[in-house]
Amino acid sequence: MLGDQKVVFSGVQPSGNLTIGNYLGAIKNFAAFSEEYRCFYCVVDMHAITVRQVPAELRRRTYETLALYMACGLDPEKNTLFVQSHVPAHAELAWMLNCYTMFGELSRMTQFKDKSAKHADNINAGLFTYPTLMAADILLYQTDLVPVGIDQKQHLELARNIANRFNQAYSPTFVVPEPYIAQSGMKIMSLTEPTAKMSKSDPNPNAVVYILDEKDTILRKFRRAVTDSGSEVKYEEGKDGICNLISIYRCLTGKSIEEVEREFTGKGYGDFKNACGEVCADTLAPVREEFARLNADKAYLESVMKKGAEDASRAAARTLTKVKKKLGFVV
Ligand code: AQP
Repeated sequence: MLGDQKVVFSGVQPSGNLTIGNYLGAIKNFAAFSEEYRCFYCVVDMHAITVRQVPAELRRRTYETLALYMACGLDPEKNTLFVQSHVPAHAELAWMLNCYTMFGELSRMTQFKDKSAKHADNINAGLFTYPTLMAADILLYQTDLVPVGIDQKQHLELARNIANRFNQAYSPTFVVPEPYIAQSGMKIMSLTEPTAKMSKSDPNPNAVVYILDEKDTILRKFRRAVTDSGSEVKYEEGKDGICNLISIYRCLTGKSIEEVEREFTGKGYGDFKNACGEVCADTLAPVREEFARLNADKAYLESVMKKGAEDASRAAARTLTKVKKKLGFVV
């Protein structure tokens, strides 16, 4: 809550080209909050460097992610759109919260375990304390609601624990945030390995549909998607491939599982995969067009970043000063 307005915060890492997982699990849901909430949507570049990035690519993707936010319907007049590293309060609060986060808690984070396994040559301290930075992102803005995919639920629980711990040690300081996890789209799986999450950093491009993929590419990726034995379009436990495609289709059309099953009764996997590809390409076509227009205008993107950083800094400063005073810093 900031003043008398409830707050929404969320972020996306510019750590690769954004996927339909990022879109369906998170970004697609963002715009709906703009009327009712004070919304902060951040490009979390400081999170991205927990894994090695090519600097020029990180810079390019930071602009692109901001352009994609807007292409997905986020109006910079109604939402604060900004880049994390432009607001130093995130790093400052993260340090303070590190001192209120337990080693054991961070050790239990499944994303840390997964990413340590994937990047065994670079298990850095930032990867370990990533969830504390995420807690700082959220708590700085007195956030009420955080729209995320289900993979981030554990990190959000930790943010809540840190907030409660601090509030109890001192006095109410932070709003304790709630996750907003959409029923459909909360976890889109890889098209080639449907037991693994679809991730923008997956080295296999066929596993992932990128928001900016061309129609032909989208159709081809869906046609090649791994499906299970059988041919019936039915949502059944153990049939990970077809369940994932049904989830994607459902999310894109707004239909229920039963409606999808009924629509494809008597039709095979081939027809269903084509339909998934078509609806996905049609949904993303206007996003791609708008992205191309926005991304060509660097000066405009920089003006949005600048205004966003100013607005976010103002809101963040209030919380940061409060925290410093409670800790006993001379302010
Ligand atoms: N497959 C997914 N299904 C549903 N939601 C997803 N999200 C990510 N993948 C899926 C949601 O997208 C938001 C932004 O994610 P992120 O950039 O913070 O990082 P992530 O969760 O680690 O996403 P990736 O794509 O897997 O990135 P890399 O490969 O860099 O680690 C979050 O709300 C997330 O839940």
